[in-house]
Parts: sequence; structure tokens; C-alpha cells
Amino acid sequence: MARILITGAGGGIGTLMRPRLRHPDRVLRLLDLTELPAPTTDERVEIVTGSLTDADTMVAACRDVDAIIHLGGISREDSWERVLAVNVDGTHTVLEAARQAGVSRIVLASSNHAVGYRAVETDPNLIAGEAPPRPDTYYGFSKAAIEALGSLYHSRFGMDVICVRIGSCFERPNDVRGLSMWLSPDDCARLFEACVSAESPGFRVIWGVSKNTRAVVSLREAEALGYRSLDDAEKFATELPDGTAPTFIGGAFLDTPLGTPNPL
Ligand code: 15L
Repeated sequence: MARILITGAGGGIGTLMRPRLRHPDRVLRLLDLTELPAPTTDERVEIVTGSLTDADTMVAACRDVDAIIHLGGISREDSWERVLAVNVDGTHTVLEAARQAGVSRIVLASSNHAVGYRAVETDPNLIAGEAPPRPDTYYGFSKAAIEALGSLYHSRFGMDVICVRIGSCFERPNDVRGLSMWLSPDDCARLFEACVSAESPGFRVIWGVSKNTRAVVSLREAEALGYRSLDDAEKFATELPDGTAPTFIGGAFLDTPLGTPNPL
């Protein structure tokens, strides 16, 4: 029986994953700051209420865990102090607790905003999963930083660490940018399944998007882990508001004043 710990399980992606990562041979241990709905009778779920920034909470949460999907943290631009404390320090706390508990497989939720300043138009060959960071915000910086931290924990301790540069994971794309960057929730679950089951992946940085007709980033690295997307944002194209595709990967995040919490 495998046990997977999901941090930030009450957030947008965590909520979408709870039903999708359900498996008869698996226990999902769901950690969030706020108390999550109790398990239904057909769920194998353990609820942990606490902060990923708290070392004791994390050490206890990692006990008897086979893999961690670390989704928790601040998901958009915020103050430098908060982004450092929650995303960078918090991810260090998660990795350190995992190391102490002997959890050797960690999936880190990185973001397209780690490379938000990469220009779409100058990369006609699709931007590679491991393209060097070009963060667009303090938030994007924190995602680039946790990728580097994951690399360190892999190199020092041999942990398998997969950083997923998630595009836009919502039930459906919200705008024209989403036609390129959408990650359908079902594909997100397929991608996480590949990440937790790939044999000895070592350290990887991969894109997390669907196989969109208007792709601007490469799925090569994700597919090498076993991911097969079955969705394409194009089916929503006629329903979206008019707009032009952004020139940079990060879209509207580039217009966000640094350090200012924003509702995007
Ligand atoms: C992200 O990294 C955010 O967490 C999410 O809320 C979306 O804004 C997404 O990027 C995006 O770029 O659409």
C-alpha cells in the first residue's frame, strides 16, 4: 500500500487532484493549513491540518510516506518576505522532513513563472523543460529557487526530485494564453502519476501542460517520464473572450508590480 503526501491539498490544484489521484492501493495523506473535508466512505484519505513551514508538522506528516507531491505555498505574487518564508523556506522544510523520514520521491510544483520572461516569439522550437530560469515576479523567483533546492537535495542525498513547471491548471482555459499554457486537471493527474511511478528519475525539470495545438513549451521531458496528455485546450477556443496571445510565457504576471499581492 503506497502512501502519498500532498501538501497544499486544499488549494486549487490539490482540490482537483483529490478525486483524480484516488487509487485502491493508495492512501492519500492530505495536508493543508485549513481543515479539509473528512474522507468519504470510499476514500482512503488521511487529513493533516497544519503548516508546511512548521518542521515538526512536516516530520510527522512525512512518516510512512512513499512520495510527496508538494503543491503548498503562495500561488501568485506577494511580498518578498512572504514568498521567501512560505515558498523557499517552506520547501526547504518539506525537503528536510522528507530526507529525515527517508522519503525518496518528491514532486515539486514549480511554475511557468519561473521562466515567465522567456519570449514566446524567439523560441519557435518550443521552450525546453529545463530552460534556464527567467522569473517574472518574486513568486517566479521562488519557483526557480525551489528547483535549485530540489537539485541540491538530489545531488547531496540521492532523492528523486521532479520539478513540474505547471502552466495554467484549471477546469478549462480562461483566456487566449490558456490555449497554449492549459494543463487539464485530468492531464495533471496523469502527469503526477508518471512522476511518482517513473523508475529512478533522478532530478528533472519538466513542463506541465496539455498537448495543446498552440503549444509554446516542450513536452519532450515530461513524455520521457511516461506522461501522455489526452487533452488539448483548442476545443475551448471558440468559447473564449477575444484577445491576443502574450509575447512572454508569464503573460499578465509581467505587469504585476513586484512584491504586491495580486488576485491573478
Ligand atoms: C501560476 O503559477 C499560478 O499559481 C496560477 O494561479 C496561475 O496564475 C498560473 O500560474 C498561470 O500562469 O496561469
